[in-house]
Amino acid sequence: TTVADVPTTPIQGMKPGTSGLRKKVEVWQGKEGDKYYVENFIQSLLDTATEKNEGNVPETIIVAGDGRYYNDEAIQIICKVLAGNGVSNIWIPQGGIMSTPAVSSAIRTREGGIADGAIILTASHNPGGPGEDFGIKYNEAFGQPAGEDFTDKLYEKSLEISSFKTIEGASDIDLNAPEGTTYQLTDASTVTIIDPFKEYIDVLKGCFDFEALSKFAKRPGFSLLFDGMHGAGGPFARKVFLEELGLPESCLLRCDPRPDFGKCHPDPNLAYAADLVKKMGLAADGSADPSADIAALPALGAANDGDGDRNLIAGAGCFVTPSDSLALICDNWRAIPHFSKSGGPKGVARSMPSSGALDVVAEALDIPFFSTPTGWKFFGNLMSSKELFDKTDYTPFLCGEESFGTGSDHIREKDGLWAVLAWMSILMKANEDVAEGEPLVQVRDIVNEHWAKYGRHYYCRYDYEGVESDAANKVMDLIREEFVDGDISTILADESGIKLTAAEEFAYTDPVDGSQTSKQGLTLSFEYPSGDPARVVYRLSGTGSAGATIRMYLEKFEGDKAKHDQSAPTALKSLADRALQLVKMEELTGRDSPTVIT
Ligand code: VG1
Ligand code: CO
Repeated sequence: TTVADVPTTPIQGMKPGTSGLRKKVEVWQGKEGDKYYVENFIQSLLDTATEKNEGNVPETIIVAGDGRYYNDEAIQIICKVLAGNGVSNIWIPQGGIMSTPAVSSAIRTREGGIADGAIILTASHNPGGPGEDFGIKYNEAFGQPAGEDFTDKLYEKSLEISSFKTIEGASDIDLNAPEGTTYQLTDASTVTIIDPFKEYIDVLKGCFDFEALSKFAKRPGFSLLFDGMHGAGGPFARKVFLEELGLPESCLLRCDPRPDFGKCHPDPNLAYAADLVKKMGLAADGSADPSADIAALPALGAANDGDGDRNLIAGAGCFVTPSDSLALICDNWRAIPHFSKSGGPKGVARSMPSSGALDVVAEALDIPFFSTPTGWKFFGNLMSSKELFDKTDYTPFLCGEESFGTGSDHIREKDGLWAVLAWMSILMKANEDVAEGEPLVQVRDIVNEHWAKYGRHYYCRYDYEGVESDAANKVMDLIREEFVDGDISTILADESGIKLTAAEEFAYTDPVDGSQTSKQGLTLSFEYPSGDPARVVYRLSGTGSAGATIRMYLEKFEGDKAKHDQSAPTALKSLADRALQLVKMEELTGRDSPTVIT
């Protein structure tokens, strides 16, 4: 093979968003006119990594994807560009597919030395297939998604690029070759096919008691239903639930990865995981279906997204919102060996739009708590910092987002299967003293008890997808000008009695490296006539590939136990109406209802 320096020209619009660069697959394929889209992006990425690494090209890079359409072709192109640039070791999982948390584990712990980074081919929860999305993101040596300093530099480089390096005369790599197979791409560059599972399963075993869980898995009354949504998490779920815990095949739904996710939208929420939601005895709004026979339902239901980092958790007749799930995992740390072996989490964090359910638990446990901008990359510094907490070597950390993301410091990504095992562990502990033959303590019992103790943070999110960018910006500008910068004292409550009391725009200073991030969401604070506080947050999505998505996050605290049994969308309806009217949603966007409520 020969190394070639191929002339190219800059391509506009390669600015990574909340989690990598996501575009329609045709754009990546070069069908929209930019022939070297993948090459330009990867060269810019490598140049950025090299610059950060004091001029040395990274030595070892993992290349893996979530299996979506164009996965395998992109891997071949990327390997050639990496080899052209002199990356010595390129690790590819057998089959080319790995969940995002598995990649994060492998970067950190792979035998024979950690990797310098990973190129992950995923658009996560976005649909895949022709006409749908493809994406690429970069994770650095601790396994964490590259931060904004990195992606901003990458973007600058993509606007200055004049050539990329690749190799010519190399034949394609057989992605299904046995583990350990190597391909010598140049004298200096080798591809090795690696086992996708090993490090990740080992990491999970370090977090949970697999032996006890496999016993609990066989307990009468317990059954699990897991929906892989045809994403990358499926094969990992199969390994964990079937091979390790001995659960039956029937617990798996859609666990075979498919390039188009079986034409579904691989986002594990109430709308897109509708089949699972129904099988768990739930109505579409997450409330219990009154006709469901709780004892006959699976005790635990869960789903993952396209790249296996998101999770949906449900019990029999009980949907657990991601914000509640996070708070409950925190409060029930004793059930999870990863936390219990060191006396509980040493710190916790949530993204700003997530509900305050975690805050009250952190306060009760008296542990440091952080509110960060949306996106997992903002948790990385916090969890790697020993200084922020105590200076012991082992400082377990828990974090999560309202967008069905939960995880800890065992890796540097959110982790779909980790969340399921956390809940299985919580359920197991809650049933420790329940005699066999007795009915199981259910997820909903655990959740109700939690609300009775801490109060309930009613929470839901309205998404307005595919809004015209101009219209979406107008909504945000209006909130900024009229409420954040304007005088809200003259705005009176309407007939609902819900009054706007404050407005602010969220900015964040990273407590570890001092880096600053601005414009991370607009918050309107409200007060009900009863005096109960409520909050509505607005953000524009940073993961879409076309147009804009407005997210509106609604939250209301209810301390009264007698009022904990409403469905969240119902409880929040008047708040939503009030907020929509204030921001002139329909007038500015033409939308009289959201695309998704979850
Ligand atoms: C969304 C979520 C955010 C999450 C991000 C990546 O971003 O809101 O919480 O971190 O997706 O998740 P945005 O900018 O569209 O709101 V994934 O599983 O798509 O990597
Ligand atoms: Co994801």
